Amino acid sequence: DALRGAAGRRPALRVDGARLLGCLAELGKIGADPAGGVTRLGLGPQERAARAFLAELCTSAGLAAETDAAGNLLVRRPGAASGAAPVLLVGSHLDTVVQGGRLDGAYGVAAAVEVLRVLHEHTVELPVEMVAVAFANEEGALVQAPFWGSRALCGALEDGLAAEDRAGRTAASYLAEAGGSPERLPEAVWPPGSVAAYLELHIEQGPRLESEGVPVGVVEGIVGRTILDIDITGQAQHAGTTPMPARRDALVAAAGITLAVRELAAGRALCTTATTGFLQVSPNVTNTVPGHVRMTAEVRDTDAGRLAVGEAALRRECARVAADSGCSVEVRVSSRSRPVATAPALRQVIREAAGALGLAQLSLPSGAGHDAQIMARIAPVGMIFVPSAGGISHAPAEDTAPADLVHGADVLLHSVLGAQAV
Ligand code: HGY
Ligand code: MN
Ligand code: MN
Ligand code: MN
Repeated sequence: DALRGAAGRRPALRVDGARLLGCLAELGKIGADPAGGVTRLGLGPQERAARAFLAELCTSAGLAAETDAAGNLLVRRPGAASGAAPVLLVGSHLDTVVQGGRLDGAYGVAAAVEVLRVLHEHTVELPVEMVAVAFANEEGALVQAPFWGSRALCGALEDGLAAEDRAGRTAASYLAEAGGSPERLPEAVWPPGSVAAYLELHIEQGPRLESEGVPVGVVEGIVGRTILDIDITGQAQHAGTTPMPARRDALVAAAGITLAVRELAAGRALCTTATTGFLQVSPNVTNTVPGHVRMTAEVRDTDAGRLAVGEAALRRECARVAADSGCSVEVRVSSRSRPVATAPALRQVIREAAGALGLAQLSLPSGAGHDAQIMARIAPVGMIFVPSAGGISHAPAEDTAPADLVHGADVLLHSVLGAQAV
């Protein structure tokens, strides 16, 4: 079939490893945080700078790069018929969390661009054209709308333009500065049938591949996640004069919720993970009883039913803490993403690609969210993982051995060739 035909014609094709690593090194300088790691927030100026850097690199390499109305970067080979036939979309994101690593997202984008360059240089004709993509604002670290770019492309952004940062500034105002266009946002939606398949290469961000000494992960599925914004209002009062029983301490309430969140997953095993990662205390003063707290709680699971159970239990804990503390506790859904399975045919393509390269592989679920789970709404998706040193990600210590990074990109290249028949 075309799968084996394409790969069979080019079994010796490899990415330029030094070029890929050089590109990642350059990207890692954009948004390098003096406090450590990379801070390149979605829809912010650093993400835009990273996109501009890559667009320039692609143009110099003879590829055609454009930014859509949502702030996504799309890269095609010149002369590739645009819009006519379904394409094989390959990419990830360029934004990071605050003080994140240089590989989460950027690796998958840089590798997609590298693969496109190799195909172009070797004039490899593909029955299904490959398009590289850098999705905007996957993390939702600044504007609270994760998977922004992939949602926009799938027509699933809903009321995303109204999403806000922690200070109340809207996504719409960020988007204009980020090089996108709030008015033309509907133009970023791709028509039904335009994506034949979506492939994403990513660091694992967890410990399994490293601990098992395996260079390639074939992702079986991706967790769903529900993020809740929780607003706790008590009474700011003097810390020295307010008797203990008379207090309505919003931080003590937040502490109760934080421990209950952990218990949802750790003790009660209702869902796989449950985390409080954000906490804002007001007035945050040594000798004032805290009057107000804003916090988040997120729950994750690969099973939609367990995800719902985790959320319901979390809401009950918030109500319990409210009753016990005398504080008011308001809960609002900040974002939801569904758990998805990757396409069995693409898992097989990835396994064969790794096998042909002589690389061992194992199947595993993803505990991190990815644009692939949004793309699964409109196309079959496949994901490749490479090991993360110490299993660490979303932190400055995030790292992957250069050889593993190059191997992963080679697996991506041969998966692109192999996916032609899927
Ligand atoms: O948080 C996540 O799972 C992803 O990295 N956005
Ligand atoms: Mn991430
Ligand atoms: Mn990521
Ligand atoms: Mn005083």
